[in-house]
Amino acid sequence: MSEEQIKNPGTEHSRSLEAQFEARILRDEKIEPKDWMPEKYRQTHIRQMSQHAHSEVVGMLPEGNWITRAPSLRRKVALLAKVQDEAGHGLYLYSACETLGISRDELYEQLHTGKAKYSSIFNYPTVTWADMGAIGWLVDGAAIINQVPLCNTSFGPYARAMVRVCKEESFHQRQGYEIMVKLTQGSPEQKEMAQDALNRWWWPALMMLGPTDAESIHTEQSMKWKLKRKSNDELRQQFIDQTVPQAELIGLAIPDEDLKWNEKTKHYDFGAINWDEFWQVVKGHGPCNKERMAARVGAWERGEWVRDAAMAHAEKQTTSLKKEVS
Ligand code: FAQ
Repeated sequence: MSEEQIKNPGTEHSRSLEAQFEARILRDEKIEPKDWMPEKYRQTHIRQMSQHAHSEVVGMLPEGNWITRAPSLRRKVALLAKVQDEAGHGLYLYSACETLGISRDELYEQLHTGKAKYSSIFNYPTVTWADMGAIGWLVDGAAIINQVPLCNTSFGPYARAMVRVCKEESFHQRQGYEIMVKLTQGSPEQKEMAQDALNRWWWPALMMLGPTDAESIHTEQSMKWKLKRKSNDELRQQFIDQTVPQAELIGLAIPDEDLKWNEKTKHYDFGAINWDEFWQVVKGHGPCNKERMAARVGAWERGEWVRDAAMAHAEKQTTSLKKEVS
C-alpha cells in the first residue's frame, strides 16, 4: 500500500481499509500501533490518552502537598507509594501515546502551553489531611469506575496499560477510604474534618467524569470505536450508586439535599451539578490551575540539566559500543 493511498481518503483502497478496520472493531479485535487506523481514531486516542497521562502527573501535586505532613510513618509510606504509582501511570500512558507517532516532548509542550487539558479535579486545593482520604476514596473511586471499562478499550497499548493501572487504583481507593474510616471513628474534630472534605470533594468528583451525555462532544464517536465503553452519565450514576452506601456506612452525609434512592430505577436520583463551575475550571479559572501549571513547568525547566546529562551519557555509551563492534 502506498503512502499516497493511506493519506488520500476517498480512494477505493482507503475505503476498503476503513471497512476492514470497522469490521475489526465490531469483532472486538485489538488495534495495535502498526495496524492501519483512520487518522481521526489516531488523533482521538492521542487526545484522550495524553490528557489521561497529564492528569496522572498533575494529579501528583495535590497529594504531594501532604507527604511531609502525613500524621504517621505508615500514612507517609502509603501516600509516597500512591504518588509514585501515579507517576508510573503517567509514564505508561505517555509511552502508549508515543506508539501513535507523537513524541514525549510534543506531549509535554501541549500540557505546558495549555493546549492539552488535564482533569478538572486536580485544580482544587488540599487544605487538610482529610483531603488525602477524600481523594483516595472519591477521586480514585471515580477513576476506577472510568478506567475498568477502558481495560477493554479497542486500542491495545491503552487497554493493557489500564489493566495494571486499575490494580493500583484499587489500592489507592482503599487507602483513602481507610483514612476516612479512621477519621470518622476519631474525635468530633476529626469527624468534622472528614465531613468537610467530603463536602468539598463530592461535587468536583461528579464533574470529573465529564460533561453530561447531551453536552459531550466525543462520546458518540468514541463509543463507536469502542474507545469509550460507557458514557459519562452512566459512569457518574455508577459512581454515585457505589459511593452513597460507603458514606452511610461510616456516618458521613453526602452534601446533596436532592439525593434519594429511586425504587423504580434502582438508582440514586441526585441534585443539579454546577456545570458552570466545571467549565470555568476546565478553562483555567479553577482555584489552583495557575499553581499546578507553574509547578509542572518549573519542574520541567529545573530538570533540563538532568535530561541533558542523561542524553550525553547515552550518546557516549552508543559511541563506545559502536567502536567495540567495528
Ligand atoms: N476535566 O466529549 P467529552 C485519575 C473535556 S486520572 C477536564 O465528554 P471525552 C487518577 C474533554 O477533554 C483522571 N476536561 O470528552 C488519579 C473535551 O475537551 P477536548 C483522568 C474534561 O474525552 C487519581 C470536552 O471536555 N482520567 O484521576 C473533563 O469523550 C488520584 C468534552 O468532553 C482520564 O483521563 C474533565 N474532568 O470524555 C491521579 C480517563 N471531562 O479534549 C491522581 C480517560 C471532559 O475536546 C490522584 N479519559 N473534559 O478539548 C476519559 O475517560 C474521557 O476523556 C473523559 C471525557 C470521560 C474524561
